Amino acid sequence: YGCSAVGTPLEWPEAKKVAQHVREWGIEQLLAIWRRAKGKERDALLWGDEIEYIVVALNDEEHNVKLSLRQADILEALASDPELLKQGGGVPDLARGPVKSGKTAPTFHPEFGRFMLEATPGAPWGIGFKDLLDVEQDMKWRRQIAKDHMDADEFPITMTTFPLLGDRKSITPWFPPSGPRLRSQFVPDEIANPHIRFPTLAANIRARRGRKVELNVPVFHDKQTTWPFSDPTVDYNMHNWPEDDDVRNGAAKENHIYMDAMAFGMGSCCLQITFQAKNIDEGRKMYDQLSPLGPVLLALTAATPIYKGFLADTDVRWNQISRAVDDRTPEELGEKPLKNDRWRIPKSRYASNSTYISQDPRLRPEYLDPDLVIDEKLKDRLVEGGMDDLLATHFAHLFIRDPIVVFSEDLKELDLDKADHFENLQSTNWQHMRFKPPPPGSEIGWRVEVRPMEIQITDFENAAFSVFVVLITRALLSFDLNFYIPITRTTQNMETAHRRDAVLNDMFYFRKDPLPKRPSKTNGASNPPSGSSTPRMHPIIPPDSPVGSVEDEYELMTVDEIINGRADGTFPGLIPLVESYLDSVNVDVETRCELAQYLALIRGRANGSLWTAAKWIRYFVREHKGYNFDSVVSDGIVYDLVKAAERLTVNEGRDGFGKEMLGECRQRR
Ligand code: GSH
Repeated sequence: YGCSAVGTPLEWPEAKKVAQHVREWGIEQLLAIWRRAKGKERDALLWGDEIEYIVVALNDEEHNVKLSLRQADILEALASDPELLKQGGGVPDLARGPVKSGKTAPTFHPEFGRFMLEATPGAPWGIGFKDLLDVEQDMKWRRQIAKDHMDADEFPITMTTFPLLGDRKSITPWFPPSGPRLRSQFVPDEIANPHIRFPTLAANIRARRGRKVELNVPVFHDKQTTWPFSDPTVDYNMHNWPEDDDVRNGAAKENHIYMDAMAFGMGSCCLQITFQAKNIDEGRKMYDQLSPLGPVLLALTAATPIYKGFLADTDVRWNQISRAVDDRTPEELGEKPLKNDRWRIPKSRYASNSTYISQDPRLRPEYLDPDLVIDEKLKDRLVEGGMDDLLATHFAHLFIRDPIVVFSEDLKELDLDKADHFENLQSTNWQHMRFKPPPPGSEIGWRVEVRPMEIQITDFENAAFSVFVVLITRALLSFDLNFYIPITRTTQNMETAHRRDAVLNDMFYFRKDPLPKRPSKTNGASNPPSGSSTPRMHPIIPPDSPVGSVEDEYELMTVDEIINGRADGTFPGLIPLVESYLDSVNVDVETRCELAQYLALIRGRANGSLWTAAKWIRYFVREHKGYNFDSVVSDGIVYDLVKAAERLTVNEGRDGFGKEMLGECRQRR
């Protein structure tokens, strides 16, 4: 979205004035899409993964590492490589239809940070098992191509965050902090992709809030940490911008690492998977059923234990991105009584989902968020235009936000063959699941994007998590699994996933019985095929039995129980469900073996025999001879850590390095 749009973006007060206009046109565009595409059928079950990289520049002589701000040059080099273009790769050409999966060179995309790259396969992956095995090679190919278009000292690294982001000196080329857009005391405006969308996003989010964004991450309290901890990098004496008062007004909290700009969140990297469903109903089902898995996936992929050169007491990026784009005003936050704003809003634009949308008879009203804020007028318009209540509610919830980046040129006439106004709101609602309507004028179907996972250091791990999410999706469609829990529990689970080693020590709300009931009149669900080895099947509840209390349907479980099941048979576990799905379809032995390696990684992460990257990085820092047990992660440690990440990426544990995280017997492919 947006990167092709050119024009004059409105500064905040002007953009605010046209917000309702943009929303109304966005809703009309959505209705036009809905009318055209609601009956779209038999789309192929395609999927795609997205890998985000940070680009670092390593100086082996000086033993230091910096963020490289050469995104534009690298993308330019990729876009103009004739070899790559011949193979269909380079930068995306939307006119090009799907080409045969895995054979087309990957495409590269800009992201928020001027030090970031995103890469996707050149064509979507298909339904076949063969494609599941091609993903990892394709990811390696992407990394190689990215590297080939960088300087010799530059590397594409898949760490969620650059551990020294914000220490003022670790960027190259160097720019002084505190520019007009971000007004950060730690990072320069040049940290953001210069495409007008990004600095405008950052500036207007800040302006709408009325102060800078505020990220306070609890610092890890180590043996020698000065306590109470006050972030020593905060400058209380700056007077460049009115926003410099933020820290004098208490923005930086005691015992926390303080950050003050969008780049500290949107400069993080993740692993995303997008599915194309065969029709809208299947898309709506996937959206709902994958939603409760989000926090579990976040905890399993935890990889973010360092911010701004300090060890954090949390393991994941999520809340930091959430705060980095939190444009809510004091009234919306509930800090002041409502006067100018329309409502209090409980979550940031980047947050876990608050809606379910499937027309599934198993979706009980009690699962929905009782406090959901929606724009009633826009909902009425959607319903009047023919959309059902549930989906209209979903979009009327996303549309409580203001558009942040508005181009004056786009307000002249409403084009119902475009989706620009709709996408303006849709694409700045960064939730952990995204339901994506077909873009006008394309063959693309209804899609669902899975967004919670943290990027992993190696392509092996990224492939493993991608394949796992694909397989669990196949299992849930094939067996008609039911993961519904009240959506507010998913919100709580998302918080839980932040805790250090949540994957081992914490409990998550999860549905006790994911297996469908016997087919009934209202529910066309089918049980797993007979002869499949679904372990520990529950007694089948008669279809007309009275429904029990929602509270009895779910309980707290460990990630190990959720993923691997319970020994006493009271919960099957997601991996056993995937295994029984694989049993039920014809997979050749070789494929099954390859998939087993991926599932072994997930199994190990869940049962604690394999470490998350967060744990591994923490351990690396605390074992480093340069670490003084004072929470400070110095330049020298970060240099060695980035070198270690590069070594892991190349060897994937085959040299024994990182086997705590990757496992012992990773086979060579
Ligand atoms: N890197 C993010 C994460 O770790 O969750 C996800 C990527 C993302 O949401 N990027 C923002 C965006 O809007 C950057 S401002 N990207 C383009 C889009 O989603 O349309």
